[in-house]
Amino acid sequence: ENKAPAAEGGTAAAPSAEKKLSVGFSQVGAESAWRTAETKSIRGEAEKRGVDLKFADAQGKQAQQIQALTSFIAQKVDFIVLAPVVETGWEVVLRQAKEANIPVILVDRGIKVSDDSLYTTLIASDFVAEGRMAAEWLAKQTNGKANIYELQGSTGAAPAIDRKKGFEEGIQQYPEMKIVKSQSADFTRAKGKEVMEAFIKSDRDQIQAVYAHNDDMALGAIQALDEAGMKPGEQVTVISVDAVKGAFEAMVAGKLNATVECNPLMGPLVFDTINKLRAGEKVEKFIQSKDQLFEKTSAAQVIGSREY
Ligand code: GYE
Repeated sequence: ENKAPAAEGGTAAAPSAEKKLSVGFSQVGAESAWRTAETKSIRGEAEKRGVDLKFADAQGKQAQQIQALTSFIAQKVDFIVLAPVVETGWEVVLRQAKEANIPVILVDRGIKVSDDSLYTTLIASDFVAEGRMAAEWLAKQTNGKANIYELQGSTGAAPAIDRKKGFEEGIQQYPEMKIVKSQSADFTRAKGKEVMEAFIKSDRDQIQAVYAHNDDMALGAIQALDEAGMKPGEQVTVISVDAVKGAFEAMVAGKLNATVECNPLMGPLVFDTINKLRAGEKVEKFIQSKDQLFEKTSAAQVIGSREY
C-alpha cells in the first residue's frame, strides 16, 4: 500500500494553521451569584486565550448536561469542562468521552464514579472543610449553645452533601448545638426566603442561628427574618458559604455574621491545567482551591478588594 511520503523521510505536509483549542463547557445553570461569577471567569479566560469555548447552561438539569456532553463528543472537542449538578449518574456519558479520547475536567463539584479514570482532575474547594469551618465559628460565637436552622443546597449536589456532613462533624462535640430543622432551598435566594418563612411560622421563638449552604439562600433568609422583625445578625446569628459581594454588603449592614469563602474564579486554573495536559504533564487528581472565613467585623475593610 502506498505509504505517505513523510513516513519515508520525505517532506512532511506543510503544517496547517494552528487549529484553535476547542473546549466544551457544561455549566450547572445560573442559580446564584457564585455560579454566574464562575461562568464569567471561565468564559472570560477562554476569550482572553483565544480558546473556542462551546458553552451550555443546563438550567440545573442533569439530563441537559448529559445532552451537552454528548454533543461536545460529536463535535470532537479537545477537552470537556464539567460542573456536575449532582454526584451520580455520569458513568455512561463519561465512558463515551473516554472512548472518544476527550479528557474531562471537573470544576467546582465532585462526582461518585466506580472508575475514577473517567475524569482527569477535579478543580474545587473542600466542602467538608467549609462545613467544619462554619460549625467551629458558630460554636465559638454562641459558646457552644444554639438551636440551628439549616438551609441545604440542591439535593444530591456535592456541596450540599459535604457542607452538611462537615457542619455536623463540627458541632458533634457540642451537645447543646442542635440542628432543629433542615431543608433544601436549592441554592437560590427565593427558596431561601420561602423556607425561612416556613421555619419562622412554625418555630419563631426557637430560632437562634441559621446555617445556609450558600450566601444566596442566606440573603433570602435574612429578608424573611427582617420582615418578621427578628434582627438577623444580632438576635439570630446567620452564617453561610461562598463570600460573594452580596454577603459582604449584608455583613457591612450587620445582618450576616460570617461567610466561608469558596472561590469561583477558576478560569485561569482551568486553562493552565489544560495547557499542562496538552504538554503531556501529569496533574493532581484533586486541585484544591483554598478557602477562608470572613466575619462582619472585618467586612468593611475587605469588601473593596473582593473580585466577585
Ligand atoms: O456554593 C452555590 C452554587 O457548586 C460550590 O453552587 C458551588 C455551589 C455554590 O449554586 O452558590
